[in-house]
Amino acid sequence: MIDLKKIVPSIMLADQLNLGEELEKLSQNGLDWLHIDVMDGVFVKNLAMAPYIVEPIINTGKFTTDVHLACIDPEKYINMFLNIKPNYITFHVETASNPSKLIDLIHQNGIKAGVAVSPETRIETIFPFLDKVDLILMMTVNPGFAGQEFQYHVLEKLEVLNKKLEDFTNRPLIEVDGNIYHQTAKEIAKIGADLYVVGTSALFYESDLSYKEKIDVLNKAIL
Ligand code: S6P
Ligand code: MG
Repeated sequence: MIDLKKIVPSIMLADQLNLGEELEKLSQNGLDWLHIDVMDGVFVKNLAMAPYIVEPIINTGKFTTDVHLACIDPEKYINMFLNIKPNYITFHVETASNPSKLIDLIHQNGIKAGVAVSPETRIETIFPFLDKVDLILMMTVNPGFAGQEFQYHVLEKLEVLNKKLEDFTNRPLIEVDGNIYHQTAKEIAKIGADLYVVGTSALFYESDLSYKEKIDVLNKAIL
């Protein structure tokens, strides 16, 4: 039985000019996981976070780091990120011809492996790998951009996944990503998820509220 339930900031949306201070603030507010989006401009029409930017973030040693590869040719990107030793590397099932082989490659390097599922992808696609994967990333928006609308139909897939994992003794973590804020987080928490990626919808938006106030609202929602 896992009872983790964590708010996980998507670091590409923090103030990049003051990244060190941002990391410090997140850590001081009790956040100890980070979601790191890597985008190749091909699988998604955006670019984000090369290894040379991610490495010093990992090296702070303050966070469990979860790299989300929104990239075609996942093997190439996995190999680029293995060396800097994030805690988790997650690739999209839609991009993988042999997901099992990629999971093995990540594991052989002492890193935990995740599989991401885009909103339109059937959840059954990942069933063959559930017993060997450490994390399942359920996208609740199309990968690529912050600030999109939550795709409510993903909640049905989340229910199916939770049901499927009921009898697992060592089940993978479930992470949700995209337009997560107190309301969507609350609905998800009722069904079941462990990690709640937050970006512009809940944390990195302009406001007079402090990070502490924003995080308190989120933590209450996922209780
Ligand atoms: C989307 C990416 C996410 C975003 C997150 C932003 O392609 O995988 O990790 O950073 O969705 O959050 P929000 O609240 O702006 O949707
Ligand atoms: Mg992401």
